[in-house]
Amino acid sequence: MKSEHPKPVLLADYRPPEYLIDTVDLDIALDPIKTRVVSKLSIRRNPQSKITGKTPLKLDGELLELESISLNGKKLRRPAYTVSETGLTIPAPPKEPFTLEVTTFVNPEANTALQGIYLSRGVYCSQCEAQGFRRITYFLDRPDVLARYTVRLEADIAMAPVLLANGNPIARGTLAGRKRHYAVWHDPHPKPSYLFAIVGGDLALLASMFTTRSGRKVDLGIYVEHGKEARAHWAMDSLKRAMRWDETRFGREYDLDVFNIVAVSDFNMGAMENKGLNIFNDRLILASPETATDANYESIESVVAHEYFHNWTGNRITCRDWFQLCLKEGLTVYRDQEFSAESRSRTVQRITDVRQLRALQFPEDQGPLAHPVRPESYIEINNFYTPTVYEKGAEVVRMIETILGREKFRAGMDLYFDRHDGQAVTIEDFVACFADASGVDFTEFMRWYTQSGTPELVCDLTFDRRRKAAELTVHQTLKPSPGKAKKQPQFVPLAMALLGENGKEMDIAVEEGKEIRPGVLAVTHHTTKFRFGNVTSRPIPSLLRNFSAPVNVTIALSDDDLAFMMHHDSDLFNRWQASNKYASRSILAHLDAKRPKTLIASKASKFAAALEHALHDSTLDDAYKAELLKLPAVADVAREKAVRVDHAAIFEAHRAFSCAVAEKLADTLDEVYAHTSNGVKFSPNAKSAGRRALRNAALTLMTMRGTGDDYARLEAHYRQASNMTDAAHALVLIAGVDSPARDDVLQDFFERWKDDHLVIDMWFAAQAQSPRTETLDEVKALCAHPLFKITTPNKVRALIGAFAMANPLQFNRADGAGYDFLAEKVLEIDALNPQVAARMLGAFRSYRSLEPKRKGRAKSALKRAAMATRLSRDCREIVSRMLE
Ligand code: 0A1
Ligand code: ZN
Repeated sequence: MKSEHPKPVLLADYRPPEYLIDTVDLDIALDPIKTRVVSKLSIRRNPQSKITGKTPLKLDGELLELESISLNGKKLRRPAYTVSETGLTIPAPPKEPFTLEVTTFVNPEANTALQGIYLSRGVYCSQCEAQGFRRITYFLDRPDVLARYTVRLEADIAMAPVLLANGNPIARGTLAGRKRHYAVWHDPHPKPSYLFAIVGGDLALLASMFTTRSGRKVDLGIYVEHGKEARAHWAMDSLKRAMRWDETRFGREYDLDVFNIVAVSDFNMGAMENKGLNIFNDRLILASPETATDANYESIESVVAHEYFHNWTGNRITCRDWFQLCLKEGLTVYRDQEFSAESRSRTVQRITDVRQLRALQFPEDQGPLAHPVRPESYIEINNFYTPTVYEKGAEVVRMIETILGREKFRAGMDLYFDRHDGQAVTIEDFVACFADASGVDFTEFMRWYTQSGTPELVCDLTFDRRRKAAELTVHQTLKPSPGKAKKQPQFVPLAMALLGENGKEMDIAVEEGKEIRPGVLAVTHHTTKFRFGNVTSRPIPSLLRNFSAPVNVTIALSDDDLAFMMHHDSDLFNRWQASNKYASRSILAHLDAKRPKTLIASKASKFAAALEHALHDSTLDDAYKAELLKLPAVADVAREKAVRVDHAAIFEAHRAFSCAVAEKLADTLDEVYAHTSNGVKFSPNAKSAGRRALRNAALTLMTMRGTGDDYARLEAHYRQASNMTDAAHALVLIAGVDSPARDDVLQDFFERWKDDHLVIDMWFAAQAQSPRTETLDEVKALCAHPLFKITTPNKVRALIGAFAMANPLQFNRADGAGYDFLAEKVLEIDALNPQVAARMLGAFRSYRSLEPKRKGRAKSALKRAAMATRLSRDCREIVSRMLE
């Protein structure tokens, strides 16, 4: 690790590779501290690259111990090659195709960065995206070099009876002495090095079968720790449903005879789509009613689907370079969101996705880490696996669908798969398919990929009763962000309706302004005007229906208007949006009010009345009602406030409002809580989960009152819980209050689950999220707990991550101690795992919107981190962008 200032990589500097690699033969002899990798590469000049004469071959390589190199069977000696910390160069390779054979060693046990080959609880595994393959062997480690791989793996039978790699298995056997064995795998599909993977370990298998629509029989396997096989059934079920869904919705079939998933405990991210061999963080595979929450079940379903969908969007068609990351990620998130929407409730899925986008992506887009969906420069590519590339990237794809409609969108996707199968392509190639399939011009739309920032749409609606006409003016602003002062207006598909006095959508005529499709307006300029005829009464505007674009919309609406929308809006997303807006606006009003108590009482009682109406509406399902009952979180209100944020004041206002709403709704909440009580056998399906979500949302709100009865109910909820959803929900609530049962319950949970490394993460997180003043001291003490391990990313995320990202009150303590703690821990983690450390720094992303004192303290903590002598490239990049 060095603390130099490396030069950024620029999109504008992209050049095709000078050499291509057609085949890769790897022989990997696994050993905990000295794994030997023999790589045989067939290399030729790239006809598309304009190279002439002697062009050096530069292979990437990091942290490799080189033993020998030979070219066309002849051993090379220096100066026929040179080696540096970043790679191997052959200054004058032959002009004709040649074979290069290189032997290197790596040390899996010492690999705490978890990139390349490492050991996770005794299991050898690998992670190559984005640039981990260069930590296995010397290579052209870039996504536009596609090769066919054959891999021979060798290991101790006792330590690694299971040996897996990409593609199909072709041979296996035992070596003389019977202590070691080998397996050979061949992947017929050319792939970039980032999709390479191997696994070796003593793992249990849950096996199943899938027959594709054209009749290919696929062996499905999920490998997990022994004894955990039963917890892999939900993941297997999700996988099969995802495979079928991709056939019916996008016409995509699986293309190998085997599809394996391996669950490992040490993993930097969620999961990885390696061809035919997905590797998962075990928290995204293992689930049982006793050990996993409904939220865990949901993420397992969506991530298993996400990684599977990458087989077409990412693997068969991959990225030309890492700037195009959203080509595979935005598109695949869009696909997994659609899959979840069709497996569950579409509206609830949309609400969940939008909550997530606003909570994670909007702050990123408005702060120092803002970057376009397709960035133009990076120092460390691992820092760009962001909510902007993933979630905003998915919104951009969704807008294409909104603009074209389902059918033409599908025609564009079909063309994309036809035209680019087997290639490494760009966003331009992707968008051209939609333009070509539909005849629609996407030139202006491309700005969504190149301009960062969340557009603000300030709207104004006037009504002319005499002429039965209304006029909507939309002013669009896009604030400057790092590296881009002036921006052009975005092309925004604005789905809308005008609601009449009876609450129904009016049948309006668009007389001025462009309609993309009925009910979807084209907002194209800094100021765009629309005129509607046939407006028979004062209209209530329902704008940005179903959240048709990743923007913020402001329009003057009274509390009564919002209550009206909560009753009537036929767009259920906007009905929820109205309720959410009403609540956050009331909490914000409390902050500036002269007589906050009176104000809150009146706001809360009107809001509670509107909520009550919805809770009694039999046409709405439980999951949706739960979304209504979940008031905006403190962090959501802080985001709305946007400037001079004081989390302590917001927390108090939030508490006062929630408590007042809970008091007004007392009877209804009692009724909901009783009505949704358990008794039915556990099922992870959407309906049962919705019922639990509603009950738990009611419990949360009731607990806000903090009476003895409320705490007694809470404790009983924990003690009587028959599944982890209820138990974990109660645990988080109890950990957050000074209830007499708190210590007992935490102890009980610990005793029950101390041997389950995934469940114990919930115990760490519950304490780290507590808004009590003691939390920071407790978190510091927990860092020394025997079950906490700083080298395990899940533990770091459960304790330090939950404190920094999910505890706005205590992380943002007025004395700055939360910031100091995080900065100190980040430095400690950075020395072991830079990727995880850099992600933790994301907790500072909105520090500039804090009130001056907190802002100053956060900035000092960042500055101290910046001065550290040994800072990874990952953290150095984040800290300097934050301090720019
Ligand atoms: N492509 C994966 C995400 C991923 C990226 C980098 C990793 O390195 C540790 C791991 C996974 C996905 O989108 O799921
Ligand atoms: Zn992905």
